Amino acid sequence: MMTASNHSTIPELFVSPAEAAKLKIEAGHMPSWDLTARQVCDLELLMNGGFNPLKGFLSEADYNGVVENMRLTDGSLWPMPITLDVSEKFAETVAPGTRIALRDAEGVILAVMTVTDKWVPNKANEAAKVFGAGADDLAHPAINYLHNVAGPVYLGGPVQGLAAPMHYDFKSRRDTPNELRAYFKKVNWVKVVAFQTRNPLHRAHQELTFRAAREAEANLLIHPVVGMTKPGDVDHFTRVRCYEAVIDKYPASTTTMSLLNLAMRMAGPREAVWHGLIRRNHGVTHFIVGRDHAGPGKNSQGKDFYGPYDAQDLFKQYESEIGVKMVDFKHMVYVQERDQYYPANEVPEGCTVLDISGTELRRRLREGLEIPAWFSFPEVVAQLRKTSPARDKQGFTVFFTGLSGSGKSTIANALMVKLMEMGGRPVTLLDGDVVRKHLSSELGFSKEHRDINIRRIGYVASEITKNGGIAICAPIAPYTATRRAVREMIEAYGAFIEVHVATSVEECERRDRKGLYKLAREGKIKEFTGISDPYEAPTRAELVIDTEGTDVDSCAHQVILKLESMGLIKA
Ligand code: PPS
Repeated sequence: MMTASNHSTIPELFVSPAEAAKLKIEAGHMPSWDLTARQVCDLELLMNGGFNPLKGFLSEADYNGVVENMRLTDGSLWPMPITLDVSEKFAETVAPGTRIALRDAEGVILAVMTVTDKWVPNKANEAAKVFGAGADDLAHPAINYLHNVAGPVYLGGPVQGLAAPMHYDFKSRRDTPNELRAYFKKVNWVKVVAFQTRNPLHRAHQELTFRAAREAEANLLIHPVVGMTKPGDVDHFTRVRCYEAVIDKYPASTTTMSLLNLAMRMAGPREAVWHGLIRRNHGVTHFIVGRDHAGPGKNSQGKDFYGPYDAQDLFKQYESEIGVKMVDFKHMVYVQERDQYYPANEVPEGCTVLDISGTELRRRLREGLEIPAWFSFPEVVAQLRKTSPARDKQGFTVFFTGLSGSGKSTIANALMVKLMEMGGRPVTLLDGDVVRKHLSSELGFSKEHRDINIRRIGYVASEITKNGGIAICAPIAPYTATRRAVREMIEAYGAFIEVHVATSVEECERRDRKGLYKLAREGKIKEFTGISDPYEAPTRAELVIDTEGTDVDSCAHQVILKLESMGLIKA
């Protein structure tokens, strides 16, 4: 189904301002569903026409059609289930005919949905049909989402839009489908080729998009996704700053950029078709599809989920129905002798091809190594360096664990002073006793309370690490699982160095610097670690320190050497 022109408008689901004001009052009495981050993205594109012809979250019949053969019940092509997944508890409060208020994270009512359908989906079937081979492989982000994040019940029904979700960032770079169509009309762009991306643009991308536009004799729309992409991707704030640097490299009157608040599913072939339909709605006439378009990465066996040309093949098959022409994504490579980019299959004979893989780029960023100008624009590299500083400029956490009286606090203090002497990063010490005074004063020493205490320390340390500081923690932290949870929290932002201060309980008791072991033996202190409460010694600590016969200064120096060997500090 081809739209008349890319300059006409497409239907939106917003009601008039007067109707919205009325509905908002009525919505105060309706059951309220707090939308997940992904549902907010989906709702925005439903309401603004990005998901045209959908009129709301899919009904059960439409869902079955989409899952089984990529079609709605009216026959229209639609490859991706757009469903409102909810909890069982919420589902019990609604029945067909119920109107529900859909709210964002701040509680703002964005839309009202009239529920027509409520059902428990067969998620295994959805995974197999929509995401293909390896349907139970949780390495696929969308399969993991489906099984572990999405609610067990789906609700379907038409949506009445009250307000678009609020965005505070890059406002002037965000456009609804109709805003983009109006822009194309204003500048008289009849042919527009769109480039979809979730990665920073380097020179190869700039060359390929420029070439694609020239070959299609079309103008170029850089249309990056800023909703939800693959976990672990460069954050959209950094990427948009990178795109803004690259956009100036194109001839000004031929290229524009707009941000798309889409929640990707990484569904390869089906996703490519979906992206095509979304672009058609945005007034685009051509779309660049590459090998492994929207690929989810490797499966748990280290193999690709989809074949290299699956996305292009499926797109080609439905091209006329999508209403957008596919433009082949040429793999561009740098040819050293010519100081120029060429499509990989057109490299002049005998010439040297240079390339830097994604993994190599990340390594160079991490280690502060050179990234050549033939690979990326200096402005882009500068932006990436700001968010991925070299290891010796990143935040990290040193997490001491060990029995009471093992020497954790003393070594932690010495380490703090040594790091402060070196300078460069702010250092915070979260000592067990100090934390219990300020952060966890209401907690005791039951397993539950100890876990809460450690998670609080982990949270504070993760914030410090995120912001480029050094956190030194020194609690007993007796439980392996809790220490692992803290490790995960921190490793999202920087290094986590677990240091086991392995002083034996006999030695700690012999020293008994606070007189607590004596009280514990007498039964005057209950649940005392090592005496009447467990201590699970770490098995994979980065460093084990034996304090018996070693002075404090040497112990702290061992940590410094470890940090140096990890590249976190420079000698
Ligand atoms: S935990 O398990 O990590 O939450 O413990 P932590 O926050 O590090 O607190 C340990 C300090 O509290 C004192 N104390 C006890 N420790 C262990 N068990 C019991 N029952 C207990 N009661 C009080 C003790 O002084 C610990 O300090 P450190 O510095 O470890 O000697």
